[in-house]
Amino acid sequence: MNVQQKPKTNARVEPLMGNEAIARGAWEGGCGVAVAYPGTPSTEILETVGKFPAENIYAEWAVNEKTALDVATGASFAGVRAMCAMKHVGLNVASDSLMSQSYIGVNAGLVIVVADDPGMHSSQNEQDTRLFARFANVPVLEPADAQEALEYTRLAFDLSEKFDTPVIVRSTTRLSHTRSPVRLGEREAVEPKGFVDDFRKNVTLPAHARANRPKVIAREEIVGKFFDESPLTRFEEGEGDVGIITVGMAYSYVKEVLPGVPVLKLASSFPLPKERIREFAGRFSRIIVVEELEPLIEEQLKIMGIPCEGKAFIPREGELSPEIVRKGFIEAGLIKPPKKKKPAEPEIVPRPPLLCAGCPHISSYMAVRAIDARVCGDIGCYTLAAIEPLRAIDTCVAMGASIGNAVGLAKSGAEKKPIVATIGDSTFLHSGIPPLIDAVVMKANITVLILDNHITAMTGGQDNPGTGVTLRGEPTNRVDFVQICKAIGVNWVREVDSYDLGALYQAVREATEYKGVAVVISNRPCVLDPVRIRGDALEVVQETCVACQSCMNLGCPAISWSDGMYDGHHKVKIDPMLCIGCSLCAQVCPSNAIRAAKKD
Ligand SMILES: Cc1ncc(C[n+]2csc(CCOP(=O)(O)OP(=O)(O)O)c2C)c(N)n1
Repeated sequence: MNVQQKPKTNARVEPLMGNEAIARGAWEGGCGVAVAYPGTPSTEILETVGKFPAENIYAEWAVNEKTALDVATGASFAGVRAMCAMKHVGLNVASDSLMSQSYIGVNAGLVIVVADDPGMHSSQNEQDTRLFARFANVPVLEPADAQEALEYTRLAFDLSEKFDTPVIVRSTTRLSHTRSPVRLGEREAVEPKGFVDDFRKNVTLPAHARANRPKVIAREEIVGKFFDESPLTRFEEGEGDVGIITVGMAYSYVKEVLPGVPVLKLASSFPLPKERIREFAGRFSRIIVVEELEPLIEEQLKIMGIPCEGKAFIPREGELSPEIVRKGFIEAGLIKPPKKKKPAEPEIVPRPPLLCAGCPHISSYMAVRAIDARVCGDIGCYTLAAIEPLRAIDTCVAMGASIGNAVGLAKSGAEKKPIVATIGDSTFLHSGIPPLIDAVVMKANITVLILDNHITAMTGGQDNPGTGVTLRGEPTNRVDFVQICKAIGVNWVREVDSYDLGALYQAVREATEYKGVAVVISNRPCVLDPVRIRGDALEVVQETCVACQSCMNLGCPAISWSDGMYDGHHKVKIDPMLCIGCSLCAQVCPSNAIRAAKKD
């Protein structure tokens, strides 16, 4: 078993991001199938896997996270090591399969990599995946740096097979996106085991599940004992009578702030190495647990009857950092407060995120604003239409929620405005189809605006079943959104060019006047993907501009208020470096003051 990789003297060392190291760990661990749905901070894992030879490892962007886990599980059933990757909220989507898979276990190793986002750098909520691991009774490994990210991922396949369980590897934004030197190993040659025809194991009938339940609970103790005996659970001697128990990135912060403190570094916060913890706790008069987000270890210790502190000093919300851990240690009395106050850091001016110049989503929101609709938004680049100047979205909950929310608004009978759900192509395919079926069957009076920019733009431009290209760049079937809607039973479907403002306005107006479900597909490729689109720039004719600012309402970053005075008045101007010539501003200009820029 490949539990501790011995350092090899001639091993290759490369600077890798945590996500690249995870991909490398999967590769070295003999993973044969890797599947993901993109989501920051996890996306680069599959992008990296996609660079390994296709004959050794299959790589796929699945339509959503549950499908990703189901595909990986299928490969595990077939006896091939498999991994799926997602961001924390993705595990909510995949959790139905996870909960059952915990009972079934695995044939070949099944690893689920989940990247949490403490501090919500790019997420709609803050979740601690470790709680999911405990909920599902599956072990969770928590690397503290990119080297461990590689080794723990590799190890996760072994543990999965040894203990007949899916194994979660938990990363966080800081680990996923930080680059550090990583010692590489060789790929393990793992032969496919073949399908094991075991009806009791593979088919979750209630009788089989009841038989498996005690095994799932017993597994906790067994895996906990493994961590008791494993050198991955590491006691680092130090000075003083306060012992720190820590795990993952929090370990790195503890070592930076108090390098000489006695530490018990865990590899997993579920299940815990209880014997090692008891032994460690017995040596010190005070135990402090340092963990990021929820008090998972702290609570388990308290249940074990071990007095400890943790969240009294270390915040439960937000991302940790050496500064925050230092502050906690000062409050806990482990460090003396500094005599001199640190000079105040200069405040960074906030820069709100913007839709790109020429973004095809802009016109769709101009159109729904024009009819004063109640707009249920969804998750994607287009969520930015919720902020000034567009301010065109009234609700946004989670991926795929827009259509269901719109149905609820319609069925409440309390909403008087036309009701529109707006949803991107990737999000529609991820989880927008079932609620559209619901809307049709229930005859909801709503309009669905599918914002088809032919890409999953928000997460950096990954392919989806609407792009017609696979993760490895091979051409494949592109789903036909019109046909999907018709097959569901939508009788009013119209596809329009997102840059044709007149056609879009008319389609949205007619759709909202239609009684029943109407779908408008606003179709234009993203300006950034797959290649940066650049048309000829437009310019403002200063003499004709009446400074009405209609064009400014688009929120296009290429358009700004003129800094110079013209004719005693301010006017608008267009930055030719940013403008891609989409012509939306020219279409909204009431005085025809915007035209193609003169070429020198
Ligand atoms: C459950 C879940 N999985 C993944 C993500 C990450 N994510 C945010 S938006 C998005 C998809 C955006 O693509 P699309 O709907 O096509 O809109 P676009 O950004 O292209 O405008 C993804 C994958 C998430 N927020 N939630």
